[in-house]
Amino acid sequence: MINIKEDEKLSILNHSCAHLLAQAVKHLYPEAKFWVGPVVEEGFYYDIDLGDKVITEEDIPKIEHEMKKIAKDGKKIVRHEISKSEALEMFKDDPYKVDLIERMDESETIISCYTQGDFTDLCRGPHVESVKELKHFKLIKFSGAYWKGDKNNKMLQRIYGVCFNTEEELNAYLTELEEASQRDHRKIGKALNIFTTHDLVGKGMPLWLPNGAIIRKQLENYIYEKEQKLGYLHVYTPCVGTVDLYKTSGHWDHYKENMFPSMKVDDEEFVLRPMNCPHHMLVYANELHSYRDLPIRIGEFATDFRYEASGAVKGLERVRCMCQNDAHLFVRPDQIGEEFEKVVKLILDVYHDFGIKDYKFRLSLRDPLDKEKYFDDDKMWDEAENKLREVLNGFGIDYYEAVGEAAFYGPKLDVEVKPAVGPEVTLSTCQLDFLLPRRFELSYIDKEGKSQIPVVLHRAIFGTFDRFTAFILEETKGALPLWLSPVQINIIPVNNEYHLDYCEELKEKLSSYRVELDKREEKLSYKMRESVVRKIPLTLIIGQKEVDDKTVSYRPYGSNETTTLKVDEFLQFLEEKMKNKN
Ligand code: TSB
Ligand code: ZN
Repeated sequence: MINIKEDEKLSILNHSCAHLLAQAVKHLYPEAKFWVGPVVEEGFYYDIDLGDKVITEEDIPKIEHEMKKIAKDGKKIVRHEISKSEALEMFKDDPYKVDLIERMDESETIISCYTQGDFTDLCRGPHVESVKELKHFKLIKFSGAYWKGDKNNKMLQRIYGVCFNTEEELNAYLTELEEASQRDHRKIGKALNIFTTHDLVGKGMPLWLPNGAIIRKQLENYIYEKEQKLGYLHVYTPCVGTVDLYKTSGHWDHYKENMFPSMKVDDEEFVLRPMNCPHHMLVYANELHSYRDLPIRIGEFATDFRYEASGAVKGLERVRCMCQNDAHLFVRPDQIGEEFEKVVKLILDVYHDFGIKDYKFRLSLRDPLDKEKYFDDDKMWDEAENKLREVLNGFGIDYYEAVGEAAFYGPKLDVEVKPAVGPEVTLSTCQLDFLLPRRFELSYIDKEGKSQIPVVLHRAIFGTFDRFTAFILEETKGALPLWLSPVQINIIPVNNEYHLDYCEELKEKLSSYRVELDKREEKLSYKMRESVVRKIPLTLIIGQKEVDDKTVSYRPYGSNETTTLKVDEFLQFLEEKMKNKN
């Protein structure tokens, strides 16, 4: 999908359209006060204070109509420059604009404004020459948005729109948008009964329904098996820890705003854990280690709780209660490269299995000039960063470097993917950490019998089961491969009276799969359609011929062709299909 913000011409067009939106709103609601109206990836929006009024579905066509009227009138868009004091006078009735002006640098002695007819807005520009050029636009959606994104501030009305040069471009974009919304995992998750939410449980706290639980279990089994083979040791640890644990780790000082508040029980004070690293540090510390034992890889499917802004939570993709496919790898400094390589290999292996092709590797490095932000050990940083680069180059992977984006404690690799709707998110991550082992006074005994400090690699391949499931649902549009699908095979008898016994027999033979037998007294066509709507990978249609010949006729999801096989052949076919994860 086109990124409007990155296209210079479209960006100007959309910015002008944001002004047009504001002008139309001002005409319809004279009491409206305006905050900001930026261009974003998907077009533009404007944040508006409408007093007590909340924008509804019915308001949108009215606003669009007014925008068209103004555009037709064709006023020129005129730039003029004024001083800060003039600007303060001009916008004195609009506290939001006053806030903007007051926060402008004193050096910005000249402030630019743009006027079109009866409407003037504070703006750096540039803009199109006349509102006449704004012909092909659409208001897409609306929502509430806290002023400055702070939940203690007033909730403003945010209206989104998009503008193009031609009607064709606009229509093509709207079609794409509609398709993306059909791929939205929230829609698919609901239609296929994968997860739900309830106000009584809370925001960002999805309930995984039986179908979702099957998918999650398959993902767990899949990654567990891979990790077993790679020498990971899995543990179970509590999803709470004391405040002191998180003070020791440093999360209490540096991560507190992402954590739920603490709770007192007897003489202990607990927090719901936002990360599992501290627990795993203590698992490592439980025994003495020699240099020969390293790397030690402690893995866990671990539940974490994070405070995510209520406006940011999204289906399974961004939740407040999540389960990480987590592991902490304890290595000697000389093992960093090799271990990192194994993690990258695992990521690539998993992505290959799932057919994930559209992703970006981001290598986050420190800003060497920023001595405050980064743990101070130049040699360690340089060596580690070079190792990571070497590994990525060795794989021939396309990646980009983000200087100044590393964590305080070390460089990291993130893999970013694009959801159907909304900005990119991180799926897999691998983060080097020089600091945490020090904070927990971890050690191993080296060849000379001296105590040394290990380095930790934090890594999550799926990221969280939550986010990964969201992503896979969107990638597959809900048509999951056989091995992941909640129901794998749906058996439909053509006629219950004559064919049901054989179907029961088949079901028994297929008992190592997740099979349903649709015995309902409904029309065959109805049952077949429903099987497709539920995106069941294989639908068996069993009639007299199948009964007589002891065969199976099946239709894969997405195909109208029926194939007939002997029962044994069908079992073999299933086995093959299960092996192919993609
Ligand atoms: C990898 N301590 C490390 C761990 O050892 C850690 O917690 N890293 S993290 O903060 O980057 O989180 C790991 C992964 O969890 C992310 O890469 C992302 O894929 C996923 N994730 C983070 N926040 C959320 C969220 N709110 N909802 C769903 N998944 C999330
Ligand atoms: Zn960690």
